[in-house]
Amino acid sequence: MRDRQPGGRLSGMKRCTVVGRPNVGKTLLVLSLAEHLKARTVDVTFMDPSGAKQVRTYTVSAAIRELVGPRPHQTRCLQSIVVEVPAGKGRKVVELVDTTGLVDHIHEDLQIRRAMAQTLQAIRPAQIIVHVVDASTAGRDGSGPPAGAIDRQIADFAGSRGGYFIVANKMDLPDAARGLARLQRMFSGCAVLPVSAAERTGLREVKRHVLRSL
Ligand SMILES: Nc1nc2c(ncn2[C@@H]2O[C@H](COP(=O)(O)OP(=O)(O)O)[C@@H](O)[C@H]2O)c(=O)[nH]1
Ligand SMILES: [Mg+2]
Repeated sequence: MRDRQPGGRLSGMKRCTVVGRPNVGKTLLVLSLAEHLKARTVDVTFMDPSGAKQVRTYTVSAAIRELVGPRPHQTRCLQSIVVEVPAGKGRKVVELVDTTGLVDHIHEDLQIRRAMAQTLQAIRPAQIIVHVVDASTAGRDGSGPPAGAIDRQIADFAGSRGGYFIVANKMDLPDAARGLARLQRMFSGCAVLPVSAAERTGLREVKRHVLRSL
C-alpha cells in the first residue's frame, strides 16, 4: 500500500496537466501515452467542477473508444490517470490530468464554462504542462497565425515556467509538416514536439520531456 495523502493522491507524485483547444487530441494523447508506458488498464478519476469524484477502470482500448471523439467537448471535467514512468533503475509516478478544451469566446453552455474554469485552475498546481495543438490545422490555414489567441495565452501563462512544452499533434494528416514548421516559428522560445497520437509516433520524445521535468 502506497502512502496516500488525505486527498487520495500519492505523496510526492508529480502532476502533468494536458491543455489546449477542443478536438486537438488531448484525450487520445494521454491514453496513448499510458499505452506507450505499458499500462494495460487505466483507472480514470473523473473530477467534476462541483468537486464530486468518480473512478472507472478501463482497458486502454475501451477508454479510447469511450473517451475520445470527434465531437468538441467530449471531455467535460478533469480526467486523471496515474502512470509509472521508467526512470533509470527505478520508476516515477506521474498523474496525467486531461482537461476540457479552452476556447477564445465565452461558451454558451454553463457546464462547459465551469469545466473550462476548472482547466485553468488545474494549470497552476501542475509541475508539467503539455500544450497540445493540431499541426494539420496549423498548416492548412495559410493566412492567419498557425494557432489562435487562446494558444498564445496558454503559452504566455504557462510557458514562463519550467516543465512546459508544446505537442504538435496529428502529424499523420495532410499539411501537418508545414503546420509544425509554422508552430515552431510562432513558439520559437519553447520545444514543439511532432506527435501523432493516432499512429503512436513521437511518444518517446514526449515521455523524455515529461521525465526531464520531474
Ligand atoms: N488523424 C488523427 N486524428 C487524431 C489524432 N489525435 C486525435 N485525433 C482525433 O481527433 C478527435 C479528437 O480527439 P480527442 O482526443 O477527443 O481530442 P480532445 O478534445 O483534445 O481531447 C478524435 O476524433 C480523435 O480520433 C492524431 O494524431 N491524428
Ligand atoms: Mg478530450
